[in-house]
Amino acid sequence: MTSEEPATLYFTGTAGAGKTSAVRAYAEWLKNAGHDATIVNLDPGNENDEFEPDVDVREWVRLDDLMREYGLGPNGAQVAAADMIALKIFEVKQALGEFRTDYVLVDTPGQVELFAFRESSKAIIDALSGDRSMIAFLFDPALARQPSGFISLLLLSATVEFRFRLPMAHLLSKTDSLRPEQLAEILAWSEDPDRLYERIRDEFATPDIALSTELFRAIESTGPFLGLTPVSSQEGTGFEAFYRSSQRTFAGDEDLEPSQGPTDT
Ligand SMILES: Nc1nc2c(ncn2[C@@H]2O[C@H](COP(=O)(O)OP(=O)(O)OP(=O)(O)O)[C@@H](O)[C@H]2O)c(=O)[nH]1
Ligand SMILES: [Mg+2]
Repeated sequence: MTSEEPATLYFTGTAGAGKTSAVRAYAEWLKNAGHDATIVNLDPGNENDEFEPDVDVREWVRLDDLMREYGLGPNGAQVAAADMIALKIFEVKQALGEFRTDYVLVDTPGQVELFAFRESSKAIIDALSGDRSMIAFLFDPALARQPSGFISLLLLSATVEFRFRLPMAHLLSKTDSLRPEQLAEILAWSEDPDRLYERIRDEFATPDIALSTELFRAIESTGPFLGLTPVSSQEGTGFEAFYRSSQRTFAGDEDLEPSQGPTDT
């Protein structure tokens, strides 16, 4: 597959959802499965010492430098950083072009709303994306295990998808931190809107449930129940299923390239 343009996957999600860990774990999984993966860090504030991206936006723009030089807070600095990265994006793209690779895995900034709502972020994604690009949106169990949190994540992911206009996969991260019955319940919500609807009514047993109910019905009718792929970066599980679903997305519903790697759950 190295002869053609690489597939690009952007990992997004709320702060601390496990984006950086998922990029590292999926790169590892791809390598074990015989594929080449190149990691791009688009987070100018990334401070994970164990993270060693192949192309790192911090070579051009660093959040701590912006905060110090311009007296900005972390959010203001993220906003300024997105604009500065957009100005440097062709240099980033050139650095990436030096790698011959099957997959480009892109780690994105923690503050997803700051990232998703900037025009410059859209310009960055447009510049880096080839014909086969998609977003992996991570559902953090800390939020996803309450019905209201699950719905909030569906809405947020729909917003990100709407902004970037790329196909999207939903991943439930850190599944090792969930009890089996919690995991089963969250997965059931992702497959059956009525199960979720019942639980919303339990969670909002007050006369004020109208808003959540209406929101729920709106989400249901737009059809973002894409299914949720459970993964654990800590245990390295779930990536086989994610690989297969991303292949279907890239190939237009066809699994062109069965994995040669180890299977997992
Ligand atoms: N139990 C468990 N913890 C995880 C897993 N993945 C990530 N974490 C933990 O979740 C926290 C956040 O992980 P990161 O990978 O830094 O998340 P992030 O989304 O990149 O965070 P920001 O970039 O700061 O928004 C860390 O403490 C990780 O150790 C996992 O699969 N299982
Ligand atoms: Mg991160």
